Amino acid sequence: MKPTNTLNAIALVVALGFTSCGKQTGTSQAERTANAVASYVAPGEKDEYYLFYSGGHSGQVYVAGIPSLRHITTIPVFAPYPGTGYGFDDESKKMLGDFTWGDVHHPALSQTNSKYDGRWLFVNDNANNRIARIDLHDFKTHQILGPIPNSIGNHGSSFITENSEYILCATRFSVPLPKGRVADPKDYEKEFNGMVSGIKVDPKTGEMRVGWQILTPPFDWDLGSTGKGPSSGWAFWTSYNTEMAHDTLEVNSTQKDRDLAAVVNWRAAENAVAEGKAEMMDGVPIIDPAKVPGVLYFVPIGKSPHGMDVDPTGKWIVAGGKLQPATTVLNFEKVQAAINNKTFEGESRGVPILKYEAVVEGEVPVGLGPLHTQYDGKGNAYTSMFIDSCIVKWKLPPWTDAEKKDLTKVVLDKVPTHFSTGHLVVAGSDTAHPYGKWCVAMNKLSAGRHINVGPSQPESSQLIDITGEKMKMIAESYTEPEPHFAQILKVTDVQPTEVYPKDENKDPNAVWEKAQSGVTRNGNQVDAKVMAIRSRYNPDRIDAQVGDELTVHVTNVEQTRDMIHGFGLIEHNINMVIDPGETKTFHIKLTKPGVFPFYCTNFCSALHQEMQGYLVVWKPGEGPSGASGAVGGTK
Ligand code: K7E
Ligand code: CUA
Repeated sequence: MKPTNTLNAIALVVALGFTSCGKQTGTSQAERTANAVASYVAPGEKDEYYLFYSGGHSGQVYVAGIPSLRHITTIPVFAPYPGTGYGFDDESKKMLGDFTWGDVHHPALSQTNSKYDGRWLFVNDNANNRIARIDLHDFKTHQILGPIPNSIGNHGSSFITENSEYILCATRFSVPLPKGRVADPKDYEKEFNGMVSGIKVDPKTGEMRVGWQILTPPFDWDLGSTGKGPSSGWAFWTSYNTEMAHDTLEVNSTQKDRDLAAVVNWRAAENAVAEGKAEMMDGVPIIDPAKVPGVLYFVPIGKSPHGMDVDPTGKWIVAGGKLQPATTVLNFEKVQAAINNKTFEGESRGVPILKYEAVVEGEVPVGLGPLHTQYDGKGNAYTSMFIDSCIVKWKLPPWTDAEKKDLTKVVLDKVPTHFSTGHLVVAGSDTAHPYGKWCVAMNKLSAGRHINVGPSQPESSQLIDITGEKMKMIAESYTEPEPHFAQILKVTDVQPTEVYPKDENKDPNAVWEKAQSGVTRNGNQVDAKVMAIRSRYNPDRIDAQVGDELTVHVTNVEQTRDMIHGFGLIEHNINMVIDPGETKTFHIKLTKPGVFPFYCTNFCSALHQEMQGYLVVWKPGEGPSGASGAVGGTK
């Protein structure tokens, strides 16, 4: 961002700052001015990065700009969204299936050679065991896969491999498998199981399918990440509840001082399936790690861990420990050596447990409630602290002998956040080539730091400049419920289309001129092909009768950016929004007689209000052409 009218911008922001931020004590006027300039994007200018943040139980993905932190658009994924007509037309309705919500936690940008390639964004649904793919070609959801068989609570996902071969997922919950089998939760240890799933991604189209699964003990798998460089082909997840408790987890799952993290060789899993070492369950090849050695290992990690993040070099894997004041740093070379030398400290259900002392590089005393860790690619780690409400910057290994003796020495800086930070994201942290520069803290509580909006409070996000030795808190904004993880993509790394070119529209029901549009009847099937153009529909009258099955295809023939038309049908719960060059279809059964206006819901022109028409639903046997029911329609 290069402000062209910097002085005006500063003056404006400073003026606003003084009237609205009276309580920001401790920030000098000079600092405020500098921070304002750093995050200010003047009218007519654009942000430098996209921030794709998960919308949690709102089921959506939100797009904000960085550094402005302004919300720019909403990408509906797992919930209907009338704003873009999502969940009203046949195609998106079919993708949503019977669900009207999802719980989005971890977006993952597609990668090639461990670099964002700007093609797709994958997100998980914890609630209904699904994964969705958003194409960055048009910023829309194009596939929802699931519910995934043999998988319950798809929280430990969507973690993408360095060439987008797989989306890897682990289950938060365990149930008797296959799904549908019932057992008493008292028999949890014996009857319940968790699962790691490899979701195969088509390298050309991004189309996902369930590749294979690895059966696990009924631990509650938590966060994870995939390897790169030396740890290429591997993936890692923490877990809580290795106690295998089935009730009062708050107490019963926090008994042991250490829980077990999973170290998964997904390449070996893929090979094992190819060699026929899997057994089918609910249509998916399942690997039992007790029978197929080399696929799964466990590592003890300090009490009730949460995040587990591989650094950009692929050498260091950092686990957060919600209930211990340190992050645990695993050394992947040592993990390899322990596996090769069988340096085990026991086993759990036939899965070797690597000896803690043999694989851990150190425990860094970062403070209370470390959750997630991100990296800037310059040897620094940034950990979000849920209890301490801050971000801690610390130095990754290799450490000097003096540092090893006293790891408080590698803790470099802390910046307070407000409040209770969950995830944080550093631009590009999960690739081998982070952009660095910005960190966003996603806080679980905003606790009244905003203008009073009543008891249903938003979450807060804070922008932190990480270019210097010390971190610098720059700006704050409020977000829809509820951001978990996010991804940051450089705007120049993607070129979305703003208009669907006419010749790429392959919809057989698309109509581009008056002569093609119209209404036809076949038995009780009434088919309307409607053309939308500034500022009318062709035809603008559809006749049908009660009992008919009505299908309406609307083509927006505009080829101009931002010339979007809607199609809202009164009292029928229909609102399609059709982008330039797009065709959308809805289908309804007509159950009540009457004249129902339809109208353009998206303000498009000076005569937008005039863009309207009528659906005339005659009683059976009535209407201009008698008993057969008129279809008519004026053109
Ligand atoms: Cu990634 Cu919020 Cu699902 Cu941590 S979880 S905060
Ligand atoms: Cu078309 Cu408003």
